[in-house]
Amino acid sequence: MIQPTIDAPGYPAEFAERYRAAGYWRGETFGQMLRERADRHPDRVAVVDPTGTAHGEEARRWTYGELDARADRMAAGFLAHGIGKGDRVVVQLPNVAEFFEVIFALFRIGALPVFALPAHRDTEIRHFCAFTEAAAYIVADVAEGYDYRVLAGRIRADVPTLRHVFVVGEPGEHTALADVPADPVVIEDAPAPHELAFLQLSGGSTGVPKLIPRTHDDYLYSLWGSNEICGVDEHSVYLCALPAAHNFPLSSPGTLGALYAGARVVLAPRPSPDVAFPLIEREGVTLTGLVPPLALVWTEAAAAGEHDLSSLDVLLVGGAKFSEEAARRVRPALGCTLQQVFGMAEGLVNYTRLDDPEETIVTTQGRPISPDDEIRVVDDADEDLPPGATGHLLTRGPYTIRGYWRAPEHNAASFTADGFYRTGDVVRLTATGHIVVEGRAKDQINRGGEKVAAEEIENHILAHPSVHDVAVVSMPDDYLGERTCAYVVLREEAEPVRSVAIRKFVRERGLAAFKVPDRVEFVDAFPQTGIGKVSKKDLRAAIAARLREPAVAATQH
Ligand code: AMP
Ligand code: DBH
Repeated sequence: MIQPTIDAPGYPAEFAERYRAAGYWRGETFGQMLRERADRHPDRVAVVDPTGTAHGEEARRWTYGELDARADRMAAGFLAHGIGKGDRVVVQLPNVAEFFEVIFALFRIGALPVFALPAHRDTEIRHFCAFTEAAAYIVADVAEGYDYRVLAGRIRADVPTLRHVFVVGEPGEHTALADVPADPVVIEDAPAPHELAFLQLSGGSTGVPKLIPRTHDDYLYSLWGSNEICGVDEHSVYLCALPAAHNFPLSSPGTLGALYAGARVVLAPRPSPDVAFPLIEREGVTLTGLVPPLALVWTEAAAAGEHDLSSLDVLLVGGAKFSEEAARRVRPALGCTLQQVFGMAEGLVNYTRLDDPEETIVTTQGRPISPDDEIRVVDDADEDLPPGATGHLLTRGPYTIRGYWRAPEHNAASFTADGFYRTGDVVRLTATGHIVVEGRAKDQINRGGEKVAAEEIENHILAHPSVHDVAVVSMPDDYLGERTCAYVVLREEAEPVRSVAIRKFVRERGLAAFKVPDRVEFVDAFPQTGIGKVSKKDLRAAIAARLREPAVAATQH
């Protein structure tokens, strides 16, 4: 058994040998990859960051040579601050160029970025820092009106392992990231390709988010495999419109795929058409990735015809199910090829192929990257179903993890004994091997690509003194696909509580805003299943029926 670290199960030796022999794992690290690209084409632009243009500044353009040199200097600075191999560093940055300087510096010294999202607040960040015993936390000063330095101050007071807070911009009480770089040093004990590169987050279905350990070898394969399928080469220009740390814009093929190909990454501070369309026009963007609600907004906005989007060849849409009707509108509205992508931070990524028939593109969520991605569709007893039947998707392969980080008890439930990951997705396969996502067995709400674990929100609501019991379920929504509805049973002796009070209570516990329930319904008791469990199926049906009543639907938002 190869152990990337003692903290997570690695790939069994026979599989690692197979993946190497097949040429999937190329024995390269992220640090080496960037160096090789910088040696080959130092003057080609790697990253364009237009953040300052809002204040009349020029966009920043870092070449491959510059990014490489910056990563070296930042790596030396981190080492000088006592951050070294195996240390965890929580990275919570908006879409700025420093994101890449930081993560490549960490990759080079073998410290592990933990990829937080800008939306995360005290509860999530405290958990990431405490659970990973992080040595450092890296934030922006202020982004989208939120002061991350204040958040960092609170986290630092709570988490004793956290030795440093580095801030992009004005540091306040912390250390400016700009003061960290130092003269490059020879890095002793650089990471090996089979070792861990970073910890990615799972949308999850449990009380706290789980961490996903990815190796250099396996993730780099998912990048070049994606590049081949998405037609990414050195002429490509990838617009990073979603939050850069998310697995989809990071790797499918994403910013890191683009850098792998020697292409150009353009960072969008926000994904809205008013920000993204001028960038597409000005920078000649050729591909980008969006979640379904944004893809809908883009197709509508493109009709205005105010911007020349003709450089755009490919629009990737994934993170949640893209409806067939919406999918059909992409090519006429944006003049590009739609590529559906059904992926997960745990590994497996599926794409429709650029030359698939239009019907396949609009009606399926694609097929796996690798010939060695093993796909099983099974029933509740893990028995394989006949071809074409709908069931649970299990998967194993050259870039899918064998276990979460420091979570042996979850791993026993989330993986089969022979190492298949239980995705929690309910799918069927077409005759061509394309996957159609039909539903979900995991207790999660997919709010337009943002995943909400029901149990996590239930735990927070249960902390309310008037709440006796709670069940969080999805409700249908035209725009996001799903929103969250919390069914609440109040304590008998409790004063009446209004739904706004429940929502406010959750928000004030310091959670990402997308996790605050969209709706709260009060009931006397929950419907039960045959064996006396809460029937979430019945609750979902009840709220869906209620929303179909015209008066209710109109007041929903
Ligand atoms: P995570 O494990 O948090 O990275 O989230 C991955 C999950 O997002 C998958 O297991 C699916 O449930 C969902 N997902 C991602 N892409 C799609 C898609 N194109 N269609 C339907 N569900 C998707
Ligand atoms: O939802 C996801 O996590 C996701 C979607 C598309 C993903 O991780 C990916 C592509 O790589």
